[in-house]
Parts: sequence; structure tokens; C-alpha cells
Amino acid sequence: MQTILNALTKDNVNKLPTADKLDDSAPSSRTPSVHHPSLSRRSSVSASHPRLPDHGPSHSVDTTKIGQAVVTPRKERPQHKRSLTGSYFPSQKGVVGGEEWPVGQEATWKTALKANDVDEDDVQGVANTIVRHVTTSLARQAGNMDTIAAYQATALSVRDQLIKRWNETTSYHTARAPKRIYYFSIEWLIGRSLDNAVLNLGMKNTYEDASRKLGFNFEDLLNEERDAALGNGGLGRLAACYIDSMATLSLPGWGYGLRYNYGIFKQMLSKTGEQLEAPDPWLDRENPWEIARLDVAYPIRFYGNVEPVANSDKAVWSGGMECLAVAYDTPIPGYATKNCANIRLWSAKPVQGFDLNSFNAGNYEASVHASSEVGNITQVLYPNDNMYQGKLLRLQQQYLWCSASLQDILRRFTKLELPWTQLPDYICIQMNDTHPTIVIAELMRILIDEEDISYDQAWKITTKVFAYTNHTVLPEALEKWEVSLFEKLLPRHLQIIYRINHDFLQQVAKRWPNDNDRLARMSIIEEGTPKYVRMAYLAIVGSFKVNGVAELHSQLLQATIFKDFVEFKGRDHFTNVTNGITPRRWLLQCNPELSALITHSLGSEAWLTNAQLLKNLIPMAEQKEFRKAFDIIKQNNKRRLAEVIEQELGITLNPRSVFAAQIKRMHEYKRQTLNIFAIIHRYLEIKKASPADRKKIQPWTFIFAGKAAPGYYIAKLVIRLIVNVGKIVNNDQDVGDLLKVVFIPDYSVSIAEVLIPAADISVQISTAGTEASGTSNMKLALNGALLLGTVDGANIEIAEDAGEDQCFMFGYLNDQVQQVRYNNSYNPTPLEQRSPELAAVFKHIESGAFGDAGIYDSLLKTVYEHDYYLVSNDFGSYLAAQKLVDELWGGDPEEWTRKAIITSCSMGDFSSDRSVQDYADGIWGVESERVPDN
Ligand code: NBG
Repeated sequence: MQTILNALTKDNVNKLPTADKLDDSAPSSRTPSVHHPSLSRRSSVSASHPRLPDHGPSHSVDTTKIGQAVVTPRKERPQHKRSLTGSYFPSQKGVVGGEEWPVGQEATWKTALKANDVDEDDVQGVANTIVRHVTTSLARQAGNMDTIAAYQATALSVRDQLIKRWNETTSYHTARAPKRIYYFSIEWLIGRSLDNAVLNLGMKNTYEDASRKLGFNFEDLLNEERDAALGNGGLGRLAACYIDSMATLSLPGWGYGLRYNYGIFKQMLSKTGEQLEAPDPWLDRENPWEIARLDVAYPIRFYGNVEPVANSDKAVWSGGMECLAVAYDTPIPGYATKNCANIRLWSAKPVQGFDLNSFNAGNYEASVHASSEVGNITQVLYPNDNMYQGKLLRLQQQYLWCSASLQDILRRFTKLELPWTQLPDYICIQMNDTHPTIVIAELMRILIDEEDISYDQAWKITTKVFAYTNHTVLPEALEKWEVSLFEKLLPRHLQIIYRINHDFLQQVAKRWPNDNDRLARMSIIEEGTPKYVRMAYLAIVGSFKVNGVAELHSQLLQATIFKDFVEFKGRDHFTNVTNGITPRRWLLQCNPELSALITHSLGSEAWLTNAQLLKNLIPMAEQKEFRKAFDIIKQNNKRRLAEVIEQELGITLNPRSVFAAQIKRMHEYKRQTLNIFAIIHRYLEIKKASPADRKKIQPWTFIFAGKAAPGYYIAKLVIRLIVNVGKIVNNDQDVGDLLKVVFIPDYSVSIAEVLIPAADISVQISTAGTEASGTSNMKLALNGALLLGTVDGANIEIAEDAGEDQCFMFGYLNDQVQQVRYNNSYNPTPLEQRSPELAAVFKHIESGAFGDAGIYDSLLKTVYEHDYYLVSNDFGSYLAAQKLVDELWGGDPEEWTRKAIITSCSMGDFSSDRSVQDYADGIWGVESERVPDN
């Protein structure tokens, strides 16, 4: 960190005000102290997963019994076709993994099973399976084929491979009964699956050959796939990277989520640059990656009445509306392992196809109406990122998802026939943000009301099962539900939450007698009109571990929004796990040439499962030949992107310009504003320059991509400004190749895969203290983009690992932000004073240069007044950092490439394998359970 700070003090990088310009109360240190010992992402804390005190380690799985029957023999039970875990061959004799063949003739089964086996490099065998799907699943013939059909048949063939592994993994884990991790995420931003699946299976070449021999180019097939876009941004993509790593690390675990009929909206732009939103009916064409489990369905209740049961903690919840949650599985293959994880997504279905009462009354229309109301629950993903919206339907989504997932998990657990007290020895549930927090109350309800466990015992069990990851400190993103809404929809859960809060506050009061302020601050129920349930507080109280997603963020959580809880629960309750990204998708898949260079130079593919090996390539940065190879790859990737942009948007790019990418959701805190205002500044400078001076100016291409929440007016205005600046700048003869501004509409995982390998500069410029981590910063750095960023989120750790010399850091530090913000609001100075350059930019916008003067008034006003995100305060410093980029780009291209290589090869610690292993060791207490190779 120290060296980052040294770099920051260089006059030309950072025009930070000196301490005396700030109020005395401003902290004098500019060092965000991110080195609390318990906060290191590298600390693989010794397993601290909970075990109930009355059940010592002797009750954990006995590893010497591996491969043998589960400890407790199962009782005789009626025969069933297969278990709800999806295991093919459940034991019928009361012993999981028993010796006896379960159904029919063993030899016939085994021969049939073998007949479907295909070797990894058997091109004809793979072609056979593809053609089988063409003729059977799709009912087509060779003369009646197009690329869509070829894609679908190929995907189904790959899916066969996945299902085989899925079955083996499930059977193996069922037999071994290890502790399992369940990752609850309301968003799964998977993107496409075909390329990733064949790479992880190690069968890409085989599939390429087979499809070529069948008359199709594999690349064309890949492009037929529609993204599975069940997420808004970083949070949903993180879940997708983590499940890839869970599979790759052979951890026993599943993801749980919702099967929305509509993913994140499709973004289009109007002629005047406004964002338009269209639905994304991604399931319109069949989704070959999912397996419908129509037999795995759980009842879910909403509304209704609660009757207490006398002399007990129990209550009976009845009436209201019942529906079903039906399971759909998406197998997720690990890399270089047979293990296959699963994402189980729920779809809401009516209990019956019609409402019998209405039917009897002859009211056919009403009976159908009731079904469509239920179907609405899983209709659409809420399109908000880092923004909370308290809609009833959203709470319905959350409860349906949590209740169904928990019923599924508990069903699996009850098969082991162990006492409930051992639940925490067998399952851990990781809550990806507060969206699944209701699951805490749901487990309490099931244990108390359905399993006859006392409240106190239930609470003891429950608080050892859950861990909670916080992803934001932004107040507008913290979930709190109106009590009245909760009471209507989930009356029993509200009672349980009241009881949890009551007991919790009693303990607080005991510790801090007469501190009513503290009680009000810490209460899970926010008093007022209306009253709210604070979900983050419930998550903290009901979990055994809480983590943030980067060192600074974890530290801020503890120092600010969760400070009282740190005092109450102790520091050990809180920890950090810095986010990570999967190197399989974000290097192997998206940047095949760079991957090949790395594999060639390291002499093996081991880096794909041990990303730390990348650092062995750092010395290669000193070799001219290697630099040349690296540079050629970057040029190729830039050309590829330029071609796509030319084709799709008609903008011609200069591949020799600096490609600077800011690709993320549109949000004020991420400050696309700062970037577009700096672009306008650059534009004005070019216009002012003489022809001779223009020759000295370095060429830049600024690339933006990202969606704005449909109701986020200011964010949408920023898109409009970017698009309209592009229209003017890109067509200005004076500017030529020196500056291009591109807004790529409808950002998606697939677009990211083309953009990221082509970037020279990674623009990560959030106001310090606002971006919890960021993950595009990791993806871009891994692909050799240099970091142009603020001292925020994971930027800090990236700069530490790559070395600050490789990065261009600027801007106010977190400790200073409060004070500057206060001054902006309460001791405001005119914009001209805060930043004359920015004032000139605003004048130009107001002159109508980018559309009618006035359109952007409300956007500019956010900076003129209050400037909550410090755009004006950081503007000069941002320009200065860009100037350094100019100098390096124009002055020393070899040095640039050297820095790019060092950056890329220093990103080993940002592999999601490292993050997930940290969770497994430090929080979940689960171990690898690798399916044997044969
Ligand atoms: C986002 C943060 C990002 C972070 C991702 C994944 C939410 C609520 N938070 O900085 O803004 O990288 O989570 O942790 O979506």
C-alpha cells in the first residue's frame, strides 16, 4: 500500500488538497488501513465452521469409512424410482451405496450404460451422439438442417456428457454423505454454456472436429446460443464464477436460485440516445442446458392465518394461497475433474391447473386466472443493481426460492436419519447478500412448527447453518421490508422474527443497560411510520459468519454500518473474502491466444487450476520476444473487437489507439460521469490544438457498456450523453482517429468475452469507499489491461499484487471522502473553483453541443449542487492520471507491454478458486470430494 501512496503523491498524478485544506477533523492519514490481520484475502483461516458443543468432532463424517455404507443404516422404506437428490440408483435395502443392483438385470443395465459412453477424443462417437439428437430429439434430417438445429443437437450431446458426470457426482456424494455447501443466490448470470462446457470437459477439439465433419463451423454454433442472463451485474456473475470453482475444486455443493422466464431486459437505444428496454424471453427457444425435474416440487404457502399451539413454541400456519415450486437443474462441469455441480432453479406453478372452487361454480375464467397469478412469481428478474425496491412480488420470489431450496436440502438431510442437532455438521448455507435472509426464519419455522423442536434448540441449530456475504455499503441498496407487507404475506415468519429480535435485544440491553439509542440502532425492526424489517441485521444475528468482498469493503462494514454488531458479536464474527473470477471463462475461453501462449511458456495447463503459477511468467516481461508475442495477441483481440464494432455500430476504430473500457452497470457511484466529462474535455483540447500540436496527441478509444435500471433517471441520462457525445466526436473531421467514443448496447457476458481481451486500460473510477469490490477490474487485469482507477474496492488489492508502478491510481481516498462531501454540501464553492476544467465542459454541454441545452440539466445539477460522488473534486486528478497514460503509451510502448504482462501474471490470487477455497476453509468447513476417475 505504501508505494501506492507514494505514487499518489506525485504532483502530476494527484492534485489532492493538502490536509490543511480539509477540515481539521479530517483524518490526516491517506492510507486506507486495509491490513487488519483478520481481513486478509490470503488468510486461509483454519476451519471455523460450527459444530454444536454437545456434538464433538466424533460426530463428523468418519473419513476411514469412505466408500462404505453411511453410518446410520436407513430404515426399510417403500420402493421408489429414484431419490429426490437425483441419484440414479437409490438403495432399496436401506443402505446407501449398497452392493445389490437396484432394479432389473445388472448386466443389461451395465451394457446399456456403456453403450452411451463416448471417449473424450472419439470424434466419430461424438458425431454419432449429435446425429442421434438431430434425428430423435429434434426429429430432423441431414437435408433439413440449419445452424440453430446444429447448435441444439450439439448442446444436447454435450448435455449428455454433463448429465453422466452429474449422476456420478450425485451418487458419489450421496454415498459419502459429506458436509455440503449450498450457495443461495437470487441471481445467476451464467451467459453461454456450450463453449465453457466443452472446454471444462476437455472435449473442445473433439466437438470442433465432429461438427466440421457434419458440415458446420463450431464457432457459428457457439453464436447461436442465447445468454442465460438471470442477473444484473457483479453479484450474479460472481455466483456463476463461484459455482464453476466449486465444481472444479470438487466441493460437494449446489447453487439455488430462481428460473425467471425473463432475464435482464434487452437494452436498445433510441435515435436520440435514450435507453429502451425490451423483454428477454430467453426460454422461447428451448434451453438445452436445463433438466426439468417435474417430480421435484414443493408446496409454498403465502398469506393465511396463524394459530398458536398452547403450551409450546409452535403455531399452525394455514389458509392463504398455496402454490408449487418446481425444480430445473443446470449441471455445471468442473475443469479437470469428473465432478459436476448443479444450479437448481425454481419455477412457480399453481398447485392445480385450476381453482376447483371456481371450476365447480362454472367460473372457468376465474379458475384460469388463479394459475396465472402464481406463474407471475417467477416471471421476471428485478432489473435493479445496488438499488432496493420493496415490491410484494419480490418478497414472494424470495420466499418461494428459499422455502423450496430449504425443503429440498432438509429432505436430503433427513434421509441420513440423524438428529436435527447434527444439521450444522452436514450443511452450510451461504447467503449471497440479504436476498435469501428469510430462509433463517423459514428454518426456524420448520424446526419449531413441523419438527417439534423447542425455540431455543431451533435457534441453536439455525445460527450454526448460515453465513452471510454483504456486497454493498450503499444505503439505498440495503434491503428493508415494510412490516405490514411482511405481516400480510408471511405472518408466521414475522412472529418468529419478532421473537428473534426480542431475545437479541434483551442480550444487548444486558450488555449495555440503559442505552436506548443503541437498542434502536441495532433492532432488527426499525421503529417509525412505517416500520421496517432490516434484513441485513437479521442476516447478521442469524449467521455464524459475515463477510465483505474485498479488504477495504470488509473493513468499512466493520467500521461503519455494522459497527454496533462487531461490538456485540466480536470481531471473529466478521471476516473478508476478496472476490474472484474463474480463469476458465475469463482467460481460457475468452482469450484463447493468450491462454495458448501461457500454456506454451509454462509448459503445462496446470495454471488453469492453480492460477498462482501465472506469476512464474513475470520474468518473461523482460524478454523482447515474449513481449512481442503478447503484444501481437492484444492487437489481434483489438482488431477482432474493432471488426465487431464496425459491423454492428458502423464506427471505425483505430486499433493503434488506447482502448479504454468502462464496462459495468450504469450508476452514479461508478462515475461513468467522470469518464464522459473527461472525454469532452479531451475533445475540447483536440479542437483547440493546432494541426502540429494534434500530431503529439495520443489516440484513445473509450468504450462503454452497461445497462441502467429502467427507473433510474440520472443513469439513463448518462447513457444519453455518452451516445450523443459519440455521435459528434466520432464524426468530427478535426478529431479523426484521435478520439472515438463507443457505447455498446445490451452489455452481456458474451459481449464482455469479446471486449475484455481487447482492452488496454481498465477504467475503475468509483468514488472511494463505494464499490464493494468490482470484478471487471480483475477480468480486465487478467487479460493485460492496465488499471486506471481510484483507491477503492479490489482495485487496491490488484494494485498491491501487480505493483503500483503498473497502475494509474488517482482521486480522494476513502478517509477523506466524508469531509469533502460535507464541504460540497455545506460550504459549497462554485464549480469554477472546484474544477475550472469541468466548468468548461459543463458550459459546452449547456451550449447544446450534444443535443438540446437543458436535456442534461438534472444530471449536471447533481454535480453543481452537493456533488455527492465527488465528480468535480476528482476531475483534475483523473485528467492528470490520463496524462500519465498518454505519456507511457506515446513514449514507451515496450514498457507498456511489460506492465501489461506483469499485471496479467500477478492476478493469480483473483481466481475464484482461491476465493472459494477461502470460503471452504474459513467459513463453510467443507472438503473436496472428488469423484474417482474410474
Ligand atoms: C456488488 C458490488 C460489486 C461487487 C459485486 C460482487 C451488489 C449489491 N453489489 O462491487 O457493487 O463486485 O457485488 O460482490 O450487487
